Amino acid sequence: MCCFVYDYFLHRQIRLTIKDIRNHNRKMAETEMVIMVTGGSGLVGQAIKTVVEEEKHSNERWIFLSSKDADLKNTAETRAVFEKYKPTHVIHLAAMVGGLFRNLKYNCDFLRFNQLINDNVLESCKDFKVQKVVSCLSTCIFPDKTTYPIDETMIHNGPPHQSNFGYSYAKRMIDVMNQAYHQQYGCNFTSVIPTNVYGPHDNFSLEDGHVLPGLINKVYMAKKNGTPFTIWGTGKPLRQFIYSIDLAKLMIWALRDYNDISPIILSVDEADEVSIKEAAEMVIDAFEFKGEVVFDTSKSDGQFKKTASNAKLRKYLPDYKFTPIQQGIKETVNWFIENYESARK
Ligand code: NAP
Ligand code: GFB
Repeated sequence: MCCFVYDYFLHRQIRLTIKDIRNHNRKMAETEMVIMVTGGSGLVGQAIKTVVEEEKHSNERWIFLSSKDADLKNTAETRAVFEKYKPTHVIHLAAMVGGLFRNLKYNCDFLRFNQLINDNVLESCKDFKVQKVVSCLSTCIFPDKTTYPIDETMIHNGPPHQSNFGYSYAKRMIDVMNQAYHQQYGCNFTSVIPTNVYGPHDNFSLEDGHVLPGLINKVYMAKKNGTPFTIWGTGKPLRQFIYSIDLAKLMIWALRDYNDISPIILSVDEADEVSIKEAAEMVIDAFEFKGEVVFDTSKSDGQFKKTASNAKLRKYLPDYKFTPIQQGIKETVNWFIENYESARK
């Protein structure tokens, strides 16, 4: 008799334990954040991955997509990847991206491809009830004729610089879509506006990449081959460069704590603006390059400046300390040297 009673209570206890585990798992599943990063294999995506791996939050699952997971220009593939991962949050980075010279060549592709990607991603975010989306604009999309410093209120005040109008209009439509999805569906879709980004995992291609990775690749080859280091343009244009790890930290902050639909500029201070020539000199120092330096002024300078104000960011994070550009460039040069074979170039 007593073993029967014992068995009864043992099985009851086991059933209770299983029920507790199921309840716990359901509660975890209900509270677990599933953050999907589109464009997760690129410069900014890999920086976010680096930061997330250091910050480890137990109730968060991070998914970093590349175009191998889905071509986000394709609606069916986009919906399939949302169906597969069912994200609760999305950081939307995926885009056709490039420096001045790639933009000059492919304005129509930049316009079409990025519009397709953005429409597919944001429509899927709405349909799959993603709780929050943070997308990426850029400080190069502001009106060419403007006062300085530019701020978030100026995005639609006039045509962008001719060199990248395709990319710029596609990016500006993200802000318009965010407002529309919020008004009609109550979606919490916002965007950040990074300035020029650089760091490990960048695209070091001379034709398609941005200036800093291009300069790094060129000094590497000049030093290796004993040839001159050629800087394109006059070197006079001004830029604010944000290290990818800083941008990653600020985008993760935006995902967690920035809840305004309108965009926010993520840039170093105005005082940190440097000329292309000064940036090139920092690359030369990082390589300890002693060879000849020449300027090819037959190449375009592009936008002379796009000085952005980070006053809105400073209201939230007044004490944020950006990585000094000399340190960021040195770390990027070291990464490039160590990963030369596999780096995009
Ligand atoms: P990136 O290094 O070129 O990475 C682009 C990412 O998008 C890659 O993961 C790429 O996947 C993915 N992608 C491109 N086309 C795709 C498609 N059709 N389907 C799916 N994925 C696709 O670019 P990034 O510099 O990290 O830029 C990330 C975001 O920041 C972009 O929205 C960009 O506009 C913005 N931003 C960049 C800068 C800058 O200076 N770099 C400045 C301001 C704003 P694969 O690896 O498979 O190709
Ligand atoms: O990063 P970048 O290509 O694009 O920088 P933007 C272009 C500036 O750097 C021009 C000079 O003044 C170039 O003459 N430069 C000097 C070089 N040497 C090189 C080099 O080896 N490679 C490159 N690429 N430039 C982009 C926009 O503008 O900013 C994109 O077109 C994007 O849409 C990006 O938003 C953030 O800074 O001029």
